[in-house]
Amino acid sequence: MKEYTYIMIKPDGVKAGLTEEIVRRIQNKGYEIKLFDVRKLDGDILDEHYAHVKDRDFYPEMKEFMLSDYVVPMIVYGENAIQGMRDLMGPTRSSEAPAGTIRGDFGNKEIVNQNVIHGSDSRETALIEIERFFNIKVNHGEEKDF
Ligand code: IDP
Ligand code: MG
Repeated sequence: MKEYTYIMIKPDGVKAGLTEEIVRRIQNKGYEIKLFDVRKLDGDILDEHYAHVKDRDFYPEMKEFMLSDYVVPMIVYGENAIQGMRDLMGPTRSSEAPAGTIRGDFGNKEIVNQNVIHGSDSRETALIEIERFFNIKVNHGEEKDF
C-alpha cells in the first residue's frame, strides 16, 4: 500500500545546500513529494515532535540546533515509503550509517544530532507528524493532491 511519511531536512542539511540532492534521491527512489516547505520552527512544535527525547541530556543542544536556521518539511508518498525513507536516510548515528545513505554521506560523524534529515518511524507517527507540521489529515493509501 502507498504510504505517507513526514520528512524534514534539518538545518545542517539546508545550510550545506543539500536540499536539491536530497529531493533527487527521494524522487529517484520513486516517491512523490506531495508538499514541500521552507520555514523556521518554534520551540513548542519541536518539544512536541521530540517528546520522546525531550528529557535526554543532549536535548538542549539539539533544540538550539534545530531552531538555528531553516528546515525543509515535506510530505512524501509512495509504496513502502516509511521504511523506504528510513533506509535512504540511514541509522540515527551518522558515524554508523553506510556510504550511500543520506546520513552516511552527509551527517556529522561527531555530533549525533546533526544528522541532516528526519523521517517518521511508523504509520501512526507519520500521520501525527503530517498533521502537526502541515495541519492536514491524510490516510495511507488515499490518493490526494494538496
Ligand atoms: P531518528 O531520527 O533516527 O528517528 P530518534 O531516536 O527518534 O532517531 O531521535 C531523534 C533525534 O534525536 C535524532 O535524529 C538525533 O538528531 C537526536 N538524537 C538521538 N539520539 C541522540 C544522542 O545520543 N545524542 C545526540 N542526539 C541524539
Ligand atoms: Mg525518530
